[in-house]
Amino acid sequence: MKTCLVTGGLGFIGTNFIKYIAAHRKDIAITNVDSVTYAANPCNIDEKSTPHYKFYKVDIANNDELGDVFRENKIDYVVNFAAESHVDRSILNPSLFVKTNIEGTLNLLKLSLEYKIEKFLQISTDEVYGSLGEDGLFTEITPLSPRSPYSASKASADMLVMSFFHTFGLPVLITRCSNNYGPYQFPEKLIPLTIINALTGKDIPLYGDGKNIRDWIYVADHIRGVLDVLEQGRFGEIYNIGGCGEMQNIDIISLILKKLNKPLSLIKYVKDRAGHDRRYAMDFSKITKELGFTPELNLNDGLDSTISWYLENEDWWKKIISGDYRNYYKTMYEMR
Ligand code: NAD
Ligand code: TDX
Repeated sequence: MKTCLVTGGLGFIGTNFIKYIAAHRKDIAITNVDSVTYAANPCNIDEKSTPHYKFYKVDIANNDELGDVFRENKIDYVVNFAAESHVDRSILNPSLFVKTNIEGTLNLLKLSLEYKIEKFLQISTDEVYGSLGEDGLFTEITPLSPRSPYSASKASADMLVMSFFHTFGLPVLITRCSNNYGPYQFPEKLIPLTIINALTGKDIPLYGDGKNIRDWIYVADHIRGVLDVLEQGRFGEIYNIGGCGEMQNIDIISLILKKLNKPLSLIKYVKDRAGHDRRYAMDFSKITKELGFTPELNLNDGLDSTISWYLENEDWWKKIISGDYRNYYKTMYEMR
């Protein structure tokens, strides 16, 4: 059995990853390190009923506490999901993004080298490539051109990861994925925000002219891609993961409202995000050719499944929107 240190496993994608492993992979034990920020939900994973699972409430930016985790466990793989992940928050507080996304990743790299782990997988994002116009796709050799403090911190982390490969021979891998959606996504992100605001009769804030494009991928597809790269990827390589799900923001919001039988009049155009990237789109032919990965769920079916999850799990999101999230929402949207 291999032991995989997962960081950020109480967040959206980390939770889905751990649940998948627990259900399908008896040969992988999980040690989850999460500092439990606003984006984490400790109820997502029940320690008692999850086999071969251990949890540590540790900040990856705290090298001493993180060192204890490596000392106490024989780690084979590291998969680094932990991050400050919301672009709008990075505009309000860039320093926190440097601390977690860059310093935290550096601590993980140093400890991985010291403890001679077998594989280090960095979970990165298409945002490191910057912004596309109407044409073109990001490939793995597109120059890095991050435009928000969030994407700049992720690009910096990617460069540190590659530096540990070239300088120290650490067996690293990087995945860069497009916009995820699905169960357990925190309601600050566009799709859950739209579903929850629609269900609670609130306006849906649409930034700028609403024509920015994202490539949407269902989270379960991303996770299959991550596992493919972890198990079969070539060290020192970057793999794009995409969803074949390009859509303008106005269209995806309208589609969700239609599926929920809610009026389009809920859409409210608001001040644009500063430095708002226009379009993301992925060429992920490398992972398809090398590892056989393709996304399975199309956007329409993925949205149906996501909407059903939010309808069936009201308790999960109602607890969030009645807590600190209310202050965040006020700061972010009241004066917009
Ligand atoms: P999320 O914000 O939902 O979860 C992040 C998790 O990391 C939370 O549980 C949080 O408590 C934890 N965390 C934050 N700072 C920490 C620290 N200092 N130490 C330990 N834990 C810490 O994020 P997500 O959407 O699940 O994204 C996971 C990863 O995937 C991130 O690295 C993100 O950059 C990347 N990614 C996300 C998307 C997307 O669309 N959501 C797309 C591509 C890549
Ligand atoms: O209220 C909103 N109104 C709006 O128009 C919000 C929250 C977003 N938007 C727009 C901005 C983007 O064009 O919707 C699009 C998607 O926004 P987000 O959900 O905030 O995602 P994005 O900024 O594209 O970044 C996401 O994808 C890549 C994740 O948050 C990142 O962690 C990931 O790396």
